[in-house]
Amino acid sequence: MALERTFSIIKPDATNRNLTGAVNAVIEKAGLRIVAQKRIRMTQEQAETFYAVHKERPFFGELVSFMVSAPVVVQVLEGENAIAKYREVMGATNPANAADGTIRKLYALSVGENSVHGSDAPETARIEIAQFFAGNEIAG
Ligand code: DAT
Ligand code: MG
Repeated sequence: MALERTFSIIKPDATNRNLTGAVNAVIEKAGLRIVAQKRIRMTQEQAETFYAVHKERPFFGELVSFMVSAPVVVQVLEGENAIAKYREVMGATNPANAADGTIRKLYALSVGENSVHGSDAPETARIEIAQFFAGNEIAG
């Protein structure tokens, strides 16, 4: 399998608790390379666009408010099978169901404040990376 890229966000609950380095340590220990990274304050519009697939869900408003409530760290991760591998490293959406050693098991506070985002498929990875990074900001 060729090298693949996925999009990651370290969410406000994690940046608020100063866990960027701790999350990155789990990412790097799993063999994923952080090939782009920046700390930003997401705008309401960016968050609504990013999570547009969930706009009919009852938690959409809460999700968008959470994502703009504090800085986030957006990242591009690269590695063999990076999309599926990062989903594994993140753990289940609800930390109560996340496996031991996963980022969400270690650090998430709740299903909403669950510390990290990772793309779920190659097409979404491409779209999500392009929403936040120009090609020349990624150094693989
Ligand atoms: P994931 O982030 O694991 O890909 P998702 O795409 O289903 O999960 O949902 C996106 C985010 O929305 C998730 O990380 C947290 C929030 N969310 C999902 N289900 C929720 C729920 N039942 N209550 C509150 N927030 C929820
Ligand atoms: Mg998702």
